[in-house]
Amino acid sequence: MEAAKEKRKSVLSGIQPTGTFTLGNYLGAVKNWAPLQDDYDCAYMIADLHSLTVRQEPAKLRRQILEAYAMLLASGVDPNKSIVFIQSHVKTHTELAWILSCYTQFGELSRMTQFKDKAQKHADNVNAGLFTYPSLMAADILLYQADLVPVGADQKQHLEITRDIANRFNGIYGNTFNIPDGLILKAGAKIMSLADPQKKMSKSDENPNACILLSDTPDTIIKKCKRAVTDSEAEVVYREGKDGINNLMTIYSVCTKKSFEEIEREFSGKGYGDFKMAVGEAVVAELKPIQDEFKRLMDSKDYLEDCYRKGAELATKISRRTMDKVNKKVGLIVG
Ligand code: AQP
Repeated sequence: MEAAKEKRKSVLSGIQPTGTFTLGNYLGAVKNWAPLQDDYDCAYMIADLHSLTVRQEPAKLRRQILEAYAMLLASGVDPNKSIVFIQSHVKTHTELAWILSCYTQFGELSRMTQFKDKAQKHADNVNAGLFTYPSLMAADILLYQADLVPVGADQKQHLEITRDIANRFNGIYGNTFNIPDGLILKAGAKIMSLADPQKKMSKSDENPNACILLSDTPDTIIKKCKRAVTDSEAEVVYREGKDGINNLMTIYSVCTKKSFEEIEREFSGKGYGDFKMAVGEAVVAELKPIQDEFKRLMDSKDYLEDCYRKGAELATKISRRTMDKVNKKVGLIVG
């Protein structure tokens, strides 16, 4: 008799619609999401509620949410294989976030690096959401009983606090939440700012030369690569202290699948000008099919709406089960 098929593990990940996706968001996260669909049951969300911790312009945010959703699909996330939804459409997220915030300690929230960074960056708006967002993030993950959460180096602390909250809750009420593990992506690369290669490339960076956006034209991409900050040497080698070149080599390597050794050989004896041009062209080639598909999807708003409505319906159905269980455990009357 054929052995029963093993249940597939589940994955949850999300991205904030705080701007147009950067090459960093793409190479470090979204590019890896489509291949995961072959091995896991995936849920991917546009984390629009998280983006409200920083002041957003309403009309711009609405556009960015839809664009972010279209960009996920353009990058190969398939709404027929995965649950692809917009966070605010699934009401259980805020419902569970409130309950979990009552099981999250002030001290552990105070230690979150992202809170400290953003509080410094937005000193005029250090709001409660900026402080308590880890409870919402824990809810995002725990609602779906996710087994795995793809994490980059910058996201590890978020997974740790989620595990701590879940363990604390399970300790009090018995087994309620699955404890998620991090999924370290082999291909996940951390992409740094082109203007300041010690800082990560971020979509909310105010310097337009700091990041390549997924919506940039080929000319703009090449120009930005040419302007990328490097060093005063002329050697294309991956070495400590050469942050700008290391970053461009990482980008080139991910786009062309060439190893650092191959890249060093390819550009041995050539200057930075040739190398930067090659990086620009590789990025243009990498992004072209996604940009074409993105344009096509943005012209099919009805299709997008249909996808995100179905995604929300499914996400609500699955997450409601966990929510009812939690409400019962803490002593609420389930309505
Ligand atoms: N530079 C990067 N290199 C590799 N991965 C990156 N990610 C972000 N920047 C890089 C990954 O993208 C996913 C989604 O991130 P997010 O939008 O939820 O928040 P973020 O990490 O704060 O991204 P940004 O672009 O820096 O946004 P803003 O400017 O709004 O803060 C995550 O998996 C992240 O690791």
